[in-house]
Formats: sequence, C-alpha cells, structure tokens
Amino acid sequence: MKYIIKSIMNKGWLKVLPFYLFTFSPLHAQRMDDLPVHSKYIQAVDEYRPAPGQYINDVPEYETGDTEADMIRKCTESLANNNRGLVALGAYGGYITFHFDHSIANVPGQRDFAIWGNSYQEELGLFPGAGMGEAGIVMVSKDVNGNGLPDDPWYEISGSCDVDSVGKVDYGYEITYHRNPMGKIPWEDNRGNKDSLDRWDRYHPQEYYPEWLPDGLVFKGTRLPRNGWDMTEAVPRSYSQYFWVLYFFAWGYADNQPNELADRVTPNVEGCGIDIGWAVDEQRQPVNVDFVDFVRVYTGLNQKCGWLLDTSTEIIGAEDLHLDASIDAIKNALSGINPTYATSVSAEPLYDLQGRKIAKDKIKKGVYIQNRKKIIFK
Ligand SMILES: [Ca+2]
Ligand SMILES: [Ca+2]
Ligand SMILES: [Ca+2]
Repeated sequence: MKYIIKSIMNKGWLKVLPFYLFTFSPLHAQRMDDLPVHSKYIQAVDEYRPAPGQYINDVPEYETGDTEADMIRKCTESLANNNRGLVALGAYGGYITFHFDHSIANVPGQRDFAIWGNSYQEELGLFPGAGMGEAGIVMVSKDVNGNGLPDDPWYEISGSCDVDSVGKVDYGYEITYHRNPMGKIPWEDNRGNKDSLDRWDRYHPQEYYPEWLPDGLVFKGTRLPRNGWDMTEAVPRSYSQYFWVLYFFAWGYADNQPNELADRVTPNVEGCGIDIGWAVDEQRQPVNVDFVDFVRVYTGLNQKCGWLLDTSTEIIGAEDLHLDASIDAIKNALSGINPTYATSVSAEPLYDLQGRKIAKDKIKKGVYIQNRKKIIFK
C-alpha cells in the first residue's frame, strides 16, 4: 500500500489524492498489494450467528468445546474458494457475514454479486416457481474505517417483496430465542407472539440451540411474508402424504431461487444476483454504495411448514459477478480518478501517466491526465 501511494504521490499531477485517502477504504489497497491474482469467490467468513433450528450444530458440525471462532473457521472451510459446502443459518434472524479478497464494485445497472443456496423447484412441476425457497435477506457494508472488520454501517438490500408485497413485509421485527436442552426452542417476538421451534428427532436428533452461543439470542430485521403452503390436497396421495411448497420471491434474496435456470446448467443470475444499487438505509431510502467489503445474509422468514419444521436459509457460496470491473474500479479509486472518453482536445494542459506534459499535436490513442481527470483518446 505504502509503495502504491508513494509512487502515485511522486507523480506531480495527482494533487487530489489526499482527499481520496480519507474517503477510500484501505482494505482495497491492502488486497490490491498482497494479492495480485484475485478470486471471485468468498475468501473468508467473519461472523456466524445462527438462530436455533433443525440443522444447527450439524451444518457445520459443532464439536464439544468449539468456540465461536472455531465455528466461523468451519464456515470458512465450507464456503471459501467455491468449496460449496453447506452452512445453515437456522430460523428467523440467524446470520452469516463474509468477505472476498477485494471490494466488490457497484457497477451501475448490473447485478454485482450472487449468493448460492440450495433452493429447488418442486419436482412434480405442479407449482412453477415454488419448491424450497427459504429466502435470506442480504445486507452490504463498506469497510469505511479501514480496519478489515465488519464494524461499519450496514445497508439492507431491498428485494422484490418491497414492491410486490407492500403491506405484508414486517420492518423492525425482533425475536428472542431461549435455550431448552433437547426440547422445543421457545421464542417470543416484539409483536406479542410466542411459540417454539418444533423438533423431529428421527432425522435431526441433535440439540437445536447453537451450543457455543449464549442463551437469549436476539435478532432484529425485516420479516418477509409467509411463502410456505400445505398443498397436500393438490398432489396424488401416492406421491406424498404431506406436501408443502415454499414459493420463490422474484429477486433480491439468498437461498430463494434455484442456483440454475430450468436447464439446470445456466447460472440463475437474475434470481440469485444482487445489485448493490438496491441497498437502502433504515428508513428504506436508497443509499449510494460504491464498494462492498462485507456481505451478510440472515434468514428472513419466521414460519413453520408442517413436517418441514422451521424455515432456514442455507448458503453454499457467493461470487463477484464482474471481477474485472471490480478490480478496475478499485484501481480507479486508488488513483482517485475516473476515466472519461474524449475525441477532441480542450485547452487544459495534458499529461501522460508518467506525469510528463504532452503537446497537443503529439497526442496518440491512449490514456492521459487532464484537469485531474483520466482522459482516454480512442
Ligand atoms: Ca450494481
Ligand atoms: Ca471496518
Ligand atoms: Ca434452503
């Protein structure tokens, strides 16, 4: 990092740099320096705070004595480098936070990263757009203070429910879970509801409360409308005695739509991709986030679905959908200048990238600096 700054400072043309040093996250720079080759996949998990649930202490597995750091490390082993192992977030509110080896740029008008889960279309095909959608809500954060930790402001991604289910989304929802060893897990919420998470010992005989976390876990966020329905009456009894489907929301969530389109090959970028431009603040107003250093996913549904029990978001990985564009944007942020394209030369003095003043009649195709802006002549 120091070398990059120094070499930029030595070029006399960059008077604007000190300003960018304050506004731009050093995490970009450190990663640019240390890792000349970047991966589009998750590098590591920062936080893992699942809610109780039927897969908790199992995916990933809790072993006696494991600390929170141990469980986070196990999540990294499952998810990093496109390992595509499964991590369960438990019932409503449970979350995971992860990062990549570079900042993901918000490319205008494009989905910027995708989160992959284990959702699938039900196999009978009787209910198109339904199967096992267990939507997790996505949040993004930029490492504004540059300490490499996810301790900066968070913004939620506003998914399709905000526009197609108006009045059915519960903002400011809060739930508290209580430890009850090997029993149903009691919870109450801030809407006056009390209930408990059911157990199914035959298939999930382990403890459902995260063993390494304290009693009384509290989760806050947005609660999505119920999407799971009992369709037993609509299918042949020979096929299923208890048939539940969980409908997919349109866009903007994790573990909601299947990872691939109907051909089971083509990545479902529309359904699983996230546009950083969808980020909103606590008043649900759009915010302008240029880079994302941390991504968080939390289970967005609080519902029981018969023998399926609680609905739990699971993820198997995530990826930057435009790695090259992210790296280019980081380089531009580092230099503090964004390119503009030009066909004619204005009166301002022009410099090459070594800081040498260039006479107007010597200009060829290429990149120049003019009035603190990068100019590209084609
Ligand atoms: Ca975008
Ligand atoms: Ca930070
Ligand atoms: Ca799932």
